[in-house]
Amino acid sequence: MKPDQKGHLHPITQIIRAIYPVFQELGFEIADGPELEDEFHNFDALNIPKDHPARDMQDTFWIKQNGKMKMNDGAGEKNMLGERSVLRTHTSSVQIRFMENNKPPIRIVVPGKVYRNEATDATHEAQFHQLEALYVDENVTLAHLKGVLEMMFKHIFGDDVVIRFRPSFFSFTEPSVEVDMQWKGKWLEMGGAGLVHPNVLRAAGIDPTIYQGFAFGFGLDRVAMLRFGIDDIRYLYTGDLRLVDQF
Ligand code: YSA
Repeated sequence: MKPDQKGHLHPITQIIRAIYPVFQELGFEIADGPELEDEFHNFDALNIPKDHPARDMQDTFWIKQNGKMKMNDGAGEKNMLGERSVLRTHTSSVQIRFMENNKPPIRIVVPGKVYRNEATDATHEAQFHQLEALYVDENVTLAHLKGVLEMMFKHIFGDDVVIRFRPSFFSFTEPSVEVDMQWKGKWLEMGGAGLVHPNVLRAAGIDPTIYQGFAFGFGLDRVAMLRFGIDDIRYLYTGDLRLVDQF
């Protein structure tokens, strides 16, 4: 690189950096977890039992592990001989990891890469980024969820942004909603959300008779595409500097 050439941050990095101050102001911290996950954290603890059709909602890359693997969750080296792992299909696995090791009140955001074994097109990639948020405390309601989501979307897309909740189903939330944003006269699906299911709190060692929580998970690529006017998600992953140099 010539001395006068400047580097550019990738659009996804720019979106993560733009969103975080909203959460920081509300007392949320950034949490992290492994991209190579075990079935328990990606599915079971999220109230998605084996053989439940909900597992098919997210096409999974299954990885057969042989030998030892070092997990970055502080648990040290783990013998993975013959165990099935997954490339995490969502950042929701980090909800469980964090709740296992921390007591409420919990306020975290988790930006990270996720993987799905699906055909790609202009709005779908086999690897993409999500932003997860989890808030667990006493007396948490859907009103808190909507307030935080509105703050986030207004911060990125301006004060006139309109979002709506649409009833949906996720095994790990009850009630569950899909979050849509109005964009150029159309409703676009941006993510899933809801109140944390009591079984999920229980699986992570938190008493659901005392604590409630809200959680949501968004596609960061879709946010970046709308914010920067990128019309094909695949451009984000070509590694072509002509893309990043524009932002
Ligand atoms: C729901 C409830 C919660 O309490 C917490 C999180 C969630 C979200 C859930 N874990 C989930 O992954 N839902 S999702 O499958 O609908 O994906 C969420 C968002 O990721 C989608 O709305 C979309 O914006 C994005 N997404 C999904 N598949 C994608 C994709 N983006 C790009 N390429 C794909 N293949």
